[in-house]
Amino acid sequence: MAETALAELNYKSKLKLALFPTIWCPGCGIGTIMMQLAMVLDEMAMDETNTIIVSGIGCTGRMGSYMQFESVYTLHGRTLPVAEAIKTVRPEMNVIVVAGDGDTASIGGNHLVHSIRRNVPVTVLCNNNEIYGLTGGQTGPTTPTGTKTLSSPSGNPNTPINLQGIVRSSPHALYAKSTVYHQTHLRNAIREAIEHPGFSFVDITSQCIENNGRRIGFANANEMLTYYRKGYKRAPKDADTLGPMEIGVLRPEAERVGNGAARPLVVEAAPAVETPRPKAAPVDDEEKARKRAESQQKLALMQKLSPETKVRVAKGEISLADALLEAGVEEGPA
Ligand SMILES: Cc1ncc(C[n+]2csc(CCOP(=O)(O)OP(=O)(O)O)c2C)c(N)n1
Ligand code: SF4
Ligand SMILES: [Mg+2]
Repeated sequence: MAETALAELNYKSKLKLALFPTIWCPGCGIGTIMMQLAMVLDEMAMDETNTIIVSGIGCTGRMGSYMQFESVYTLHGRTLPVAEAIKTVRPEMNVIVVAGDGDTASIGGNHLVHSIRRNVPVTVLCNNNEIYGLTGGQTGPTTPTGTKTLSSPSGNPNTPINLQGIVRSSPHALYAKSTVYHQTHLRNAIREAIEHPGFSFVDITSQCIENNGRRIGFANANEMLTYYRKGYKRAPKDADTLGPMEIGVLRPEAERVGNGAARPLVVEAAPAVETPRPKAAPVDDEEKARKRAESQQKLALMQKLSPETKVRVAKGEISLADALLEAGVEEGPA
């Protein structure tokens, strides 16, 4: 079976299913991003020993707590300083930031600019729902001009921030754009971003049906997804820039910088962040299969516990082994 297909089957082992259902509204796009991230992490054999998730505040910020990883739930807008600090003291870890557009580009915008400039080797997944979702639907930095929101009932008078331009201002950073409709594309973009040795940013268009979509005329999440399907097109493979309705991955090779002089990719980061981004140790197929079997067995054993005990295990209040003992369940084959 192809790797991708295996990941599709096994991604749930990367999620704290005991905490489901999530707090997200039915039809929200965040769950799709989490699912695709879980698949990539599974494919890449990443787990809590080599990967940390840093999340911001907002609906998107809750993602970290639903994933079977160590995660830091930072202050609003402060994902990147925390991610950079982790990377500095634990350079062997993969650090993945998940945050909303407001968190990333508004209150966290200053950190974004400087993390890009310093080429901090972390990956940012920005859930770009073009709105402050959690707080009821106020205009955010990526809200398109003219959009009616809670805080701009006559239409947003401002121009949205150019995330592509900001990320691409560095000759070292990778910028990818995708949507939650284009799931295979999104998964590949996330994987490429994680594999990139410097700063990488995945700008993911997704729907906030409750606090944005309905207000701007979509009846339901499906209509928004249909709009993404019809509106967004894949950019040509050699594209240097993405148009407003194009999805693709822009790698930082041989870019033109400064006054227009071409220069090859040179990582000039300070020593603390100069360490090439470590990846999970290469894992052979046998090892991957063993890990998968192990996590599937864990999952199956979890199913034998009461919902209350599952939550205690997920929160780390009790180990799975102790919970099984307490419940009188044999730890043998699931
Ligand atoms: C310092 C601070 N300022 C403001 C807030 C209020 N606040 C919470 S979430 C949020 C915006 C969320 O928007 P976004 O980052 O796009 O996330 P989404 O909910 O859309 O996923 C704001 C302004 C806060 N929690 N902390
Ligand atoms: S308010 Fe919007 S972003 Fe938040 S969970 Fe609901 S649909 Fe998703
Ligand atoms: Mg948002």
